[in-house]
Amino acid sequence: MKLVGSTTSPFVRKIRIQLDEKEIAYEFVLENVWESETRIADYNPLCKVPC
Ligand SMILES: N[C@@H](CCC(=O)N[C@@H](CS)C(=O)NCC(=O)O)C(=O)O
Repeated sequence: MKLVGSTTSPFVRKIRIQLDEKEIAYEFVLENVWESETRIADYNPLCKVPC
């Protein structure tokens, strides 16, 4: 599983804590949705993290 997000988003942090608590392995894909060259739309048409 991949988790696309940033280290600063509280929404992403909530998911990371849940995954760690449940010991679910995941690949953390860093994505800054505020950068002009963000590729978040490739992952989520709403352009939001986490996804
Ligand atoms: N309802 C969403 C909100 C997620 C959200 O707003 N994430 C922010 C980052 S903290 C975001 O991706 N903002 C980008 C934007 O609004 O364009 C959730 O709870 O996951």
